Amino acid sequence: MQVNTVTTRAFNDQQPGTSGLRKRVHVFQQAHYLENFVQSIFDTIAAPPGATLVLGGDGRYYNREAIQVILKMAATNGYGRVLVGKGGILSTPAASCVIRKQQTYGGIILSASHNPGGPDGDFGIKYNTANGGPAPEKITDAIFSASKRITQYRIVDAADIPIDAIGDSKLGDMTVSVIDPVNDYAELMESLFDFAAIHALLTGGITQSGAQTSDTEMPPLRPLPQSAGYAITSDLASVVDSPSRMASGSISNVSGARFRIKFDAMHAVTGPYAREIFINRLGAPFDSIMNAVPLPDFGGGHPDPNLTYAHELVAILYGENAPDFGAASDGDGDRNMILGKHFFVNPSDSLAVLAANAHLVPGYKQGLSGIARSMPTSAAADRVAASLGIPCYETPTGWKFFGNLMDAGKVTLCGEESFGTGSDHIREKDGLWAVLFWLNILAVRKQSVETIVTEHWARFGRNVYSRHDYEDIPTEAANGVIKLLHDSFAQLKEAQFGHLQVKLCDDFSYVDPVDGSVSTDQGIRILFTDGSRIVVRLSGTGTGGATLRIYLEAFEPDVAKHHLDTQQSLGPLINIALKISELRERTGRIQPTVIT
Ligand code: VG1
Ligand code: CO
Repeated sequence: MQVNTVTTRAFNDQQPGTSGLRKRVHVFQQAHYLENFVQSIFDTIAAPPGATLVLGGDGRYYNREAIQVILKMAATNGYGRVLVGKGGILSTPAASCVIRKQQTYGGIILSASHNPGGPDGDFGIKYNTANGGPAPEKITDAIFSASKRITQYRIVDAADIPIDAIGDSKLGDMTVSVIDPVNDYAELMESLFDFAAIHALLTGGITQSGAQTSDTEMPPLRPLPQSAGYAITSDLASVVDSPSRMASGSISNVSGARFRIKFDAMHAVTGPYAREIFINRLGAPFDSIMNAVPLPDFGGGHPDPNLTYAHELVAILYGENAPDFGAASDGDGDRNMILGKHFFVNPSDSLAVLAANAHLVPGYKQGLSGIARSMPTSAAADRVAASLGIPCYETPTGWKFFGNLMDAGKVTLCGEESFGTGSDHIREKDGLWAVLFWLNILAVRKQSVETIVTEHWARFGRNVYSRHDYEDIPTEAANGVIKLLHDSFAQLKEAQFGHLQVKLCDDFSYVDPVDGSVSTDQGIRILFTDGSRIVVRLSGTGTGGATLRIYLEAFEPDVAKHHLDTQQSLGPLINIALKISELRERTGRIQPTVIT
């Protein structure tokens, strides 16, 4: 086996963002581009000789080619063994699970998550450490530095390694073990949740109680916009948000009827996982899953489980004869969107509901040590933490900031407003885990999703919340908005807008309570004295232009107002955000691309 030492020149743009290095496929296809970054990872982490690595990805275009390159580089960088998901597939949570369970040195995950795939789409790569979590900033910064200094990389000259059948093969002295990508993960799920109860729920094995309201009593639904890829208009937002128009009460099946679910894998990595867990292990009918075959281009879709990009599922859950529960996951399987019949669960609320009901779930019934949420995520979870008498931590955006807290046993549940929820069972957010957590709660409480959420609001108050994304805007215009806000801090600190008085305004900084590391400039916050907030930050996962995210939150204690339309309730805050950022004037956009 011949080892080639290849002379290369550094690229200067290999800086990992919120979650790894993400670039257009054609950028990764440039000669030496992938190899440089992989060598920079290997040089930085300096694994001991003979170490084991996990390797897999979300199956997107270029996944298989990248796997071969990484295997051939690992073989000459001292690794003893690489565990590769069959076909090169491992969802992000499954990779985290395997790293932990098999106690490997770390893992490389190939994914650009929720970004579109295909030859003209995005590709990505990130390194996870031995705890199964995304490498912390000090490691990603060091990888970036190494990528700017690199002059050569090492790779063996060998035929491609077969990765489509389970078993071992040799690449020089290194063993390539092709593993079942689903098994370890499915077993972990079965250890956390009451599969028997969920099985009974999904197969009609239990009687649904108290179902008084039938579909026929519901007022007619407003039709959803039909065009693919539509932006959410306030019309849709109001459909999504008006519990008053939805079925109420308990699980609305007629007595004895089975509880119907629909899971949309969006032609991304969760298809095989969903089939094994929902169909094979939980007995759900085959039509409970859709778009379950992973495709390299995700079927041309945008594998981002939100109201805009998962419109096929949203239409089903808001349609006639809708299932009782709907969920979707993203490209690499770490995100989740939860829907009830004609009901959308805001991800910030979802975290709070899981926390408040965790005692009903076997894996969590012993109690939670604490909760963590990213700064832009609503404070709904904080209220649950307070009532449970446990701490709630506020971290910057990105799952890497939760790792230390979980490793130190300070938190059990973590969540982000961006459809990310997870726990210390692994060190990544976990889409199917969140779906199973919800199903476990539903199996125990025997109420509808809507009832569970509205009862939660009645008990804790409602953190009315929305995120507005302005995608793919010129970088200069986006930077201009951020600079303007920075320059306005002094005036804003004194400002009064109608009844809203600014209390604090800053760029969020975080000191990690475990290792003391400091992260600055994590998003502009404008906090008001009544607890409302506006947060503005730039996305760190996009690959074209810039994406500005505006996060809006107001607290509503009055139960009589909980059914009001979110966008209307947040209207005053939205207007302030648009005014102080000059967003419309500077970007020419009059509407967000996505509203959550
Ligand atoms: C986004 C989300 C963030 C999430 C990150 C990775 O980052 O806002 O909460 O952790 O994506 O998710 P940004 O920088 O674009 O706002 V995933 O599913 O791409 O691994
Ligand atoms: Co993802």
